[in-house]
Amino acid sequence: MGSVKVSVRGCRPQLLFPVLLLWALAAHAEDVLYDDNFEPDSSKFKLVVDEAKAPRYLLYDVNPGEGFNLRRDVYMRIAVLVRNLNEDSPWILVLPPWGRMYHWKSKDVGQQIRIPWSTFFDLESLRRFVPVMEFADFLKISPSKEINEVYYLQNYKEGWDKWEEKMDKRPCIFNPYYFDSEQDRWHGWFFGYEEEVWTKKLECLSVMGHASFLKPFLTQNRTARSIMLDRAEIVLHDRYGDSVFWQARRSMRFAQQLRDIADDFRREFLDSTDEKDETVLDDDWTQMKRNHGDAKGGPYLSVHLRREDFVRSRRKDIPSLEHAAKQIKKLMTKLKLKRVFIATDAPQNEFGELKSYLEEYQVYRFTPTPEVKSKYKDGGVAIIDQWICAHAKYFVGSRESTFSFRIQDEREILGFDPEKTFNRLCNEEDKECEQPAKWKIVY
Ligand code: GFB
Repeated sequence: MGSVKVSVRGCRPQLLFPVLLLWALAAHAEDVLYDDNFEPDSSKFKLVVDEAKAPRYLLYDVNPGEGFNLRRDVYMRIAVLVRNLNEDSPWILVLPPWGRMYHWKSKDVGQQIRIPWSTFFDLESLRRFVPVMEFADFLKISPSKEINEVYYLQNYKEGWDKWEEKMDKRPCIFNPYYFDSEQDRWHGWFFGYEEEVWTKKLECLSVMGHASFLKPFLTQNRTARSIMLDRAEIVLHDRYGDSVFWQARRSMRFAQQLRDIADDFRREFLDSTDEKDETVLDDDWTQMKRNHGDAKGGPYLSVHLRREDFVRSRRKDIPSLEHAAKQIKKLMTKLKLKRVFIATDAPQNEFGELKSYLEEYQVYRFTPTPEVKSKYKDGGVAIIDQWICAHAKYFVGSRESTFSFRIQDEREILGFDPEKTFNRLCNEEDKECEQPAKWKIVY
């Protein structure tokens, strides 16, 4: 069938289904699939329709040891792959629920698993880059709770001498799934849905390559409607730092409810509002373009002080609290500031010690109310911290923390001068104190 150009407005009835289907994929997959009363605003959409194809679903998961912000990075790699897949036929990215995270230890918030993406992110913004749906909604349209095929990505057992793109089905080096021989099914973690969700086909795939290198493998396989890539962090970004990378990053806007809480804190304690700081967001990120220096930021220094596991595992990079305070004081004097906001995973006693070295300044930390904590959990509080850091006049982070990196990208999107963003605290022994690479935004 040849390519047919149609516009939604006034299209022929026999084309209405494919048009609605593609529109659903492009913007509101779940709404169209589930909401009987849903009516698209047809004036906005102009589409090229080749043929009506039912969508396929790509799922993924990440090594359980990885934290929240590395997972955000893996999302971008997979989102770019799914965007590429959509050039040929419709695919929907199924968002892996958040949970079972090593760093999310709070006991007073109930279980931190099966958390939907909408708790943390604005799905409408994500959908301006790629069609996505929540895993719980995927289960609604897959009543058998089967994922047709699962590929567990792994490195090459023998290692490598020369980097080249390749992939091979190989015996599993490690296999966290278990086989139920009575039912002839594989079960696994499946985002906390261990009992319900299953697959008949599980294979291990040794891969060295970029995310979109998997495209031919996925498109040539025409039998599976749903395919999951586990350990998706094995594949690399297609092109780190290019404009498509940044589109994916810009689409990852935090959920409005979390931004509101952070903005209230800024207003109440830090004399910071978007209007005064020149950080007003456009509703639609695709329309937003800022130059470096457009954003002024609130009258405070923000610091991401990574502690916990980093104090043990990155001893050479993490300063003592006293040395961190020394660096903060120096910056406060240079920038002529009185307020400092500290985002940290440090226990309260460490925060108290840091504060004791900074008596001449107003030192703030965001402490959630019990309601906010139980609703948004450790992940939500981390986002609030990041959003407050992103709006300061000047930011200084911790070496090689993806938590700090995501704050840096946020500040690039808002239009800060890179000199006020790409900074880090140093350990007292580190005399050179090399500053982070400046990964500047590309439109
Ligand atoms: O985000 P993340 O991947 O960053 O993991 P790194 C750190 C987690 O610790 C965050 C908490 O997601 C939060 O739950 N956390 C850290 C914080 N800093 C703060 C903070 O300032 N405020 C709040 N509220 N929470 C990587 C891990 O950590 O370190 C990897 O992703 C691995 O799994 C590696 O462990 C060594 O990049 O800092």
